[in-house]
Amino acid sequence: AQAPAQSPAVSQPVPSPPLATLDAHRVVPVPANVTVAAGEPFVFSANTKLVTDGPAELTRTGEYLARILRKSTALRLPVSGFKRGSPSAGNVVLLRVDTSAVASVGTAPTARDEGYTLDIAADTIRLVARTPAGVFFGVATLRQLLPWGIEAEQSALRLAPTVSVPPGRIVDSPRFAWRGSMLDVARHFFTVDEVKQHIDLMALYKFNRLHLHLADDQGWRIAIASWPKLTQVGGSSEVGGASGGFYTKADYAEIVRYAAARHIMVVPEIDMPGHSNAAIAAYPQLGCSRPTPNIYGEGTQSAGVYTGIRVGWSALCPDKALTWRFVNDVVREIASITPGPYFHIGGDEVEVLNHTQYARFVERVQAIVHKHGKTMVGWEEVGKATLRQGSIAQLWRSDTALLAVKQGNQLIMSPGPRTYLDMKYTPATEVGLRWAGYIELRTAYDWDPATYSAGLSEQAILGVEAPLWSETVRNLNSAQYLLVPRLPALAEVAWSAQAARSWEGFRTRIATHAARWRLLGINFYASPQVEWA
Ligand code: TNX
Repeated sequence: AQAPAQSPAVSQPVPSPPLATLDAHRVVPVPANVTVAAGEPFVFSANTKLVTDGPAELTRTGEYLARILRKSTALRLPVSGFKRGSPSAGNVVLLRVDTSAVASVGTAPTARDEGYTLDIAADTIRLVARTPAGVFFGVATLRQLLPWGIEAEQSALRLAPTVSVPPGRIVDSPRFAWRGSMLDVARHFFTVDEVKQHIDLMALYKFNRLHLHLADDQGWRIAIASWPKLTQVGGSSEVGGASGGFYTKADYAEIVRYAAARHIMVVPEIDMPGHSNAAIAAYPQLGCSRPTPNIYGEGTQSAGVYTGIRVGWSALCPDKALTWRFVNDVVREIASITPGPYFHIGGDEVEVLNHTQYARFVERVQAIVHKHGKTMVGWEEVGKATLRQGSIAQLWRSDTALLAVKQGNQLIMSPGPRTYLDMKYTPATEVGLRWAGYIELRTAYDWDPATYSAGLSEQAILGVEAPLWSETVRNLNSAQYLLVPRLPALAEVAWSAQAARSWEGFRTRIATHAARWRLLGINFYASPQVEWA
């Protein structure tokens, strides 16, 4: 059942027709507002220029679009900054930041900033946004308006596709500010190159947060200069006992840079006080001397690090000065290489501390995170502690998350039965777990974050995130099989207004994306709920 949907002989050119009219678009997530105009389409030609008008980083977005098109076509697409007298019409794609632009259909405070307006006419495509991020998300839309053949490597196409876009206007902005994907690189390690491939997938669907679960019982994946054994010992294995791995600070910086170029912010997570066995294996004094539960039958100890998949049994010792020196050093070092404002402390599934010990631990870590200039994010259990204004809780299992809402804090919505992409699609799915249920495509798509639990409201929700826990996920191919098409479905849950989307609309639009995934070498599950094109 996990047979990858392989591309039919890529050497056979398959027609990839341009879109006939704008309202026949197949864009995911569905844009807020699409208007068809009369007239001729915009046709990319040997003369087409990309002109940017705004901050220097727009050049990067221009080059990003040009690179995609140059790969599959003979187009040159020079990218230049706007100067007085430079063409703003005449086969030009103009990318422009205008802080007074009104691309405001969303309600969240940042929705205006991430929105864009795309105007397509025969001679010019004008993409205008209030911020460079908005321009980037507009480019993601433009990419999907182009025939899917543009995703090919040139060698795979005998004939270049006709690259054209029908006339009209799209005004769009996101429903939620936080549109996240989480990769668990602790249970199974993913290389920098694999993480980059994942970031490319996120960029196709307008995600803006990459949450990296960097430490758990089975592995510590980020170098900490002041505690070198964390990676030397804690990074040396993974679930099942293979050799694991870790990111150097330069690796991490490279991931941050690659993500930032796609307007995706990295959110690092060090899970504590529980899920901490890899750190304790490296520095046994970090644990209390409590008897080790009899769990090793389910996974061997390799280099001292647990390789099974039981949860809840490990904890940093809350009362030792050493623990707090450790927490402070780890938060300080990671905060200093993380440009984004968030630090995720985990905080989930601690079965070996009592309520008071747990709440005190979270409050103390929260103060340390704040001292190092970051905002704390934690799994829903952190709602049991007294939260600072602005700290964020991530709902995954229960109404415990509402304890955070009652304190006036916002939630990231990651309910297991809808968003846990490590769950199997059906009983026949080979990879994956099933404790939160089977999640077929429609189950991932067809829900409203604002009404998921009584006691929630639109304002209480910062956004939506899809975690991929990797106990059973050994490589990127398996990860993609679980992610696609559910990750695009959750992109639409996070971006598109509830009233603007429907399962029927989504299943029709997503059907055409399979051709892109094949050309991009992305493995996916061909859900029977979709009539794949
Ligand atoms: C629960 S979700 C966990 C993870 C597991 C996951 C498997 C959460 C905060 N904790 O430790 O990997 O289930 O689905």
